[in-house]
Amino acid sequence: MTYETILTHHDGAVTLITLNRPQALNALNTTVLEELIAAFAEFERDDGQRCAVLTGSGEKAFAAGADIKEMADKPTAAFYGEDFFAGWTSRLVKAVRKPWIAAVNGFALGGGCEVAMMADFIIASDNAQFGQPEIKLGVAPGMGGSQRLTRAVGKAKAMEMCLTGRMMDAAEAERAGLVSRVVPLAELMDDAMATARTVAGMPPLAAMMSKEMVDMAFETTLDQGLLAERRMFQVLTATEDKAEGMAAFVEKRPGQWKGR
Ligand code: CO8
Repeated sequence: MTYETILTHHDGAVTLITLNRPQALNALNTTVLEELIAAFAEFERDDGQRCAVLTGSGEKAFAAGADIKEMADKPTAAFYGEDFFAGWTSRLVKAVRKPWIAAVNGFALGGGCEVAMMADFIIASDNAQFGQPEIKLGVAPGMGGSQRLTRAVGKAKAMEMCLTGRMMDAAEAERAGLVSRVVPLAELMDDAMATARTVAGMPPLAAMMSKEMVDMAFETTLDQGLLAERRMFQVLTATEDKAEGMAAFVEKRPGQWKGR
């Protein structure tokens, strides 16, 4: 499928999705959201695709936020009536059960930071900058900045970022736990794609359940989470991939996964 604001590419079992509005620092508008939803739905449906990477085109930005020019004259009734941007959480976070990684190259601001945080984890380039500058526009984070950022980096940093608009550089983001790793910009895509290939090479049901369980840690009590984790583990023991994985270990060979 061809899109206007994003690019998609298959590299084996990895889907690479690139936000492609470099002239607007990959700002997220309604078309981007619709196209990302379609691209992620295609990724989710395709049994041959096991992990996705989302990045931004150019070397300057992953995404500099929601498109301010699109929002500037939009009436409140339309923001509320359309439930503006609700689709990010329902269609990109909840509907995508396969793992995906954000490869953040440069600015990830406002909605850009929020979309990166929707990924299962973030790999950042050394020039990455994260921020929630919405307050400078007279608004506040609307797609998870106050919630996911706080869970990721704690109250002090999240509050300071939301109240001052201060950006966090890649080194601080790694120290604070917002990103899993920082790599030189020139190596970002090779690293992110190699990591995605590693994830794609894992038994798919175990990968999906791992994702579900880690996400559940943010939604439930420790006792309920531990119980759910134990049940998921027990369910996985019924899969052919479990039999194969343990046999492969004993026989000192790589496992061949069937996803069942
Ligand atoms: N929206 C639209 N256009 C943008 C955006 C944006 N968010 N960011 C940059 N651009 C455009 C600029 O207008 C400029 O276009 P043009 O050349 O036509 O004027 C082009 O991209 C290049 O940008 P700059 O010239 O500004 O580049 P600089 O290197 O000087 O600065 C910055 C880079 C610091 C990233 C700067 O562009 C900037 O501050 N951008 C805005 C960042 C921002 O405020 N983001 C938050 C937006 S609000 C948001 O994300 C809310 C999400 C939640 C909505 C949920 C609703 C329920």
